[in-house]
Amino acid sequence: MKSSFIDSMNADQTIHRQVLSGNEAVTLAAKHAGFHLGCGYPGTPSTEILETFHELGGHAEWSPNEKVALEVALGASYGRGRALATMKHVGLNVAADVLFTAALTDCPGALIVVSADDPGMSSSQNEQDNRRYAVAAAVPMLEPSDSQDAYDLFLVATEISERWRMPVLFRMTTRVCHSKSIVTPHPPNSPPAATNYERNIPGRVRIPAFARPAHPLLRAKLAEIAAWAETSGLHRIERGTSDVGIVTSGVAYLHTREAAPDASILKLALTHPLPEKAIKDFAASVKTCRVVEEGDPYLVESLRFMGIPVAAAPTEFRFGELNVESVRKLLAGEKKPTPAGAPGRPPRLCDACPHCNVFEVLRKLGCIVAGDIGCYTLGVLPPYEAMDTMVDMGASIGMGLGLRHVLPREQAKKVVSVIGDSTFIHSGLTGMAEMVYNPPSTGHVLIILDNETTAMTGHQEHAGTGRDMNHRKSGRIVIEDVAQAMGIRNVHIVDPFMKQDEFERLVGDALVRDELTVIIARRPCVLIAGQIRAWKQAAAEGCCNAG
Ligand SMILES: Cc1ncc(C[n+]2csc(CCOP(=O)(O)OP(=O)(O)O)c2C)c(N)n1
Repeated sequence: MKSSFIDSMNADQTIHRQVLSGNEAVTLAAKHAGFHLGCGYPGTPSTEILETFHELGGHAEWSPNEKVALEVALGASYGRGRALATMKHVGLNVAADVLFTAALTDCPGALIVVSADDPGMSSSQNEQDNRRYAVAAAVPMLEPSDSQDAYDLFLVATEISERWRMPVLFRMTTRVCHSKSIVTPHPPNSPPAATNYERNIPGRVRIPAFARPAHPLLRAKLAEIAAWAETSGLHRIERGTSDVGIVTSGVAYLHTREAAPDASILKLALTHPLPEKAIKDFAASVKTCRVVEEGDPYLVESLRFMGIPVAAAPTEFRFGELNVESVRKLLAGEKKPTPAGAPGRPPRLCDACPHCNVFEVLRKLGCIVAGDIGCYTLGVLPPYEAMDTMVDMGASIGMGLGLRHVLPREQAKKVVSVIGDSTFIHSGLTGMAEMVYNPPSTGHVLIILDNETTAMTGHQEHAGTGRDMNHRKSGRIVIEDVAQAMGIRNVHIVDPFMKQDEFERLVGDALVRDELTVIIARRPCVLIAGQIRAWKQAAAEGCCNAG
């Protein structure tokens, strides 16, 4: 999907003032800083960053999942390339294993991990606050408030990452990612260094003997960054009354500026490590120091640890997004924020969505459905109500197996796992390995809803479609081949638009057998079926681009 931003752009225009979303601003900064590579896995509100980077001519790739994306980016950094890895907040859970140890390694090329958090869960299964990850993984973190900030701070993140040769967490939130505001770009003068591999075995091979000295080194780097941050000019004091001083960051800064125009404000940009002296001096300069932040009491806890007495917001303010009115109420000492507006029309499966028939049958057969994340999660809603669990990407397989292991036989025989094609590639492969390795005595039935795209996040390609970001032919993982190669003998590929009684018979038979069965219900997403057919046709004809 092309944005107007890209349409209106040519090489010269990228340096002029323009109205951009935070995601577009990050992309532009990455492009101006000569980033060699962008990797990620789609997830709202982060998805457009990589798509826009690709449209601007950057080398962008959708990876099978966030862990792989960060690993690819880390490898690029070791080769002195500048790389960014993008993901939504829960994606960082998947990539956390890489992040924690990557922080202990020598990263000569900039490595920026963009975490797009979703307070308020506009399109997520939880509202975890990824600022905690910066502390836990001991990496620097920057938090922009608007699009100009996103552009500027991304360049700062690049500088920090290369100066201290470590990953930097770039934490955005929904409003910052998607709101548009004016950006005046100022491309850096110096191009990135030439890519090159310089061997540093103790710096990159994390056997305990090399990892032990790396931890004190990491702490020393953070201490240096904290000292640098005091005078870096990254934080800003806006002087108002000396009665109240508010420490804030991210989008909460904008709400605070409007809600408390007379207050003194300390706007932070680097929120890990914190500029302790600057914060203490600011707190000492006002009668009462307050904190306004969205999500967890991260800043409150940090200030208290510094010995600054600040009140925590009442618990109710911890849920969902802040807005100007809520900040006003918080500062006025009220116990509850402004309630979120009435929810819009609930989403539902599209008419003629190929997933519908599957859920109709699962409902009819009274199945216990271990579900997963994607458009098909909407099968939980009426009229189907055919999903019993949905926790995290890939969980359907493991959870279905767990249920089968413990339930009484007659219930166990009703358990079915349901997963989408992109989700299967993301984290269903290892679930399938578990299914083969530790099969329940009742067998198991796995249905893969293959609509040949990642529909939920805007129709991205993935390794199972065999097309790249340009929708051109690339390597393809054939799901049925994988199932067979893993040792599953009952593998069926069906068109979910087949007669419902035939599909019902197929699932019914599979449920009766004490064996492992995989049913791949394959039909392109109805919203882009024509395009998918054209891309497939072009690929079959060996043509590079189907437009
Ligand atoms: C760890 C993680 N990464 C990304 C997402 C965002 N996300 C949710 S489901 C999904 C993929 C959906 O694609 P697919 O499984 O093919 O189902 P479809 O929507 O096409 O029916 C994505 C990218 C997420 N919820 N969690």
